[in-house]
Amino acid sequence: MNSDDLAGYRMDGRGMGGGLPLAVVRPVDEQGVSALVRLTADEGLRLVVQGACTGLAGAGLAENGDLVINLDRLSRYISIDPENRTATVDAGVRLSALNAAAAEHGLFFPVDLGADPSLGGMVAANTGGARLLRYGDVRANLMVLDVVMADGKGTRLTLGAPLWKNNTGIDLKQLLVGSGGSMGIVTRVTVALQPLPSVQLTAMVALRDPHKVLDLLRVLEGGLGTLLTAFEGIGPKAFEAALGHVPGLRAPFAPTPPYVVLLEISAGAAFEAEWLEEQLAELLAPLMEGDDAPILDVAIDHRDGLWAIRHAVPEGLRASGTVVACDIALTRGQVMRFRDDVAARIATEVPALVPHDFGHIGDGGLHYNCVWPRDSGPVDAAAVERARAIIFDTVVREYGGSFSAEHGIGPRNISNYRRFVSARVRKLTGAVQRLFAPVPGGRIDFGME
Ligand SMILES: Cc1cc2nc3c(=O)[nH]c(=O)nc-3n(C[C@@H](O)C(O)[C@H](O)COP(=O)(O)OP(=O)(O)OC[C@H]3O[C@@H](n4cnc5c(N)ncnc54)[C@H](O)[C@@H]3O)c2cc1C
Repeated sequence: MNSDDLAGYRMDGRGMGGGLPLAVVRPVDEQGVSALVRLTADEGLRLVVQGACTGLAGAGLAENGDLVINLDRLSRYISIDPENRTATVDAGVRLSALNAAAAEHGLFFPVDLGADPSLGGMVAANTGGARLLRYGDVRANLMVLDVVMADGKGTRLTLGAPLWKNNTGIDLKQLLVGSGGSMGIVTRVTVALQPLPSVQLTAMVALRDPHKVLDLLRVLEGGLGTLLTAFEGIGPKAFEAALGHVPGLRAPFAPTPPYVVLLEISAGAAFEAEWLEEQLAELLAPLMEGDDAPILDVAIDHRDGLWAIRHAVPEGLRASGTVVACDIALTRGQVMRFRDDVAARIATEVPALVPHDFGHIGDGGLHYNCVWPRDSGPVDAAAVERARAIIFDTVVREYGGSFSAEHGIGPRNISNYRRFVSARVRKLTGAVQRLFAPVPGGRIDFGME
């Protein structure tokens, strides 16, 4: 590869970053991975792992002189066990390829997102997604990991078993979930699959007051139980950005309501879409009565039109200006209070930035993104840093929330890790990291001492 080819490996889900790797190696099997770990240890090089490069924390991007191991060619093995409802795949297999194979058996891997990552990368980042409320994250759906340890010898380990019950002591594979390629290289994964829903109903609810969102969630969870598979929130600015900038979308409401919820109900073959719609109408009816009813309007969809609006939000924000993205989490009951609190502080201290938040409100995940509008002149880096500090300090220190809800840890947010994770916890985490990876690998030092 020449330097132009190598530059192609400097791109992740947030765009260009990192430095120029010394070389990129694309092994096709576990032996190749193991040999590479030995070689880099002998040569004193640092190894940085890449899957599909859709990560957002920057942990898959090398610094100058690192050796990149890209696992796109470690993707030949896909085996579905329909009786056990599990799939075993090479780490480089993409989510779409796994789901295509699983669909032949009426199954799917339910960690669902607007990108097409590799399964190894999903483990390393502990990917969440729009249906976490119903199915959980990667951690919750993981059964077995095959790993090459970053120990200089390339030791191969199998952690876990393809068993739904397996209570045999400390679950070591979970230590690698969210480790961002810094404890070893995942080469093969076994995950739990779920039956593909036969019927699906999507509704968009226009709320008079964002603070009524939990009343709505409570009614839906109480009435539908696990049939409720997604509960996404979109603030008015984000909603308008999607509809205003992304072609082909139809506005379900006019004027833009104070808050919008996208909900999804799905069920198996014993249910019919009409019945689900009737149940939803019955549940929502009391919230639509009276002059000050919490619900202003509802749009129903049996296809993907309403989801398209939700998926268009990030593109709409990018088209509106420079995006300051903050992937945070709170307890569900605190989300709306936090929104008000931080919006007021941003308006006072950094008025040029406009909050455009949206998120997985059913699980407390909030993309508290702000936009520096295109017509506001050049971006003021100090103002952006001030806004980030307001958002992260408030969520962690005042609300006890998380500075990384689902994107994991990497160079882009390691300063927050240092700020918000106690020295005692960092020390312990670093010690665990070194047990697996005595030869430092990857971009994250969890110990930070
Ligand atoms: C449009 C878009 C939407 C997204 N939506 C969501 C979302 O809703 N929820 C969410 O959680 N994330 C979301 N993401 C982020 C996301 O796609 C991931 O974090 C993803 O899981 C990373 O997988 P990857 O294969 O692309 O890994 P990469 O980006 O290649 O790497 C990510 C990390 O994993 C490590 N890694 C990769 N492969 C391995 C391996 N085999 N062994 C050990 N370490 C490895 C890397 O070193 C790096 O630290 C989104 C991204 C985009 C671009």
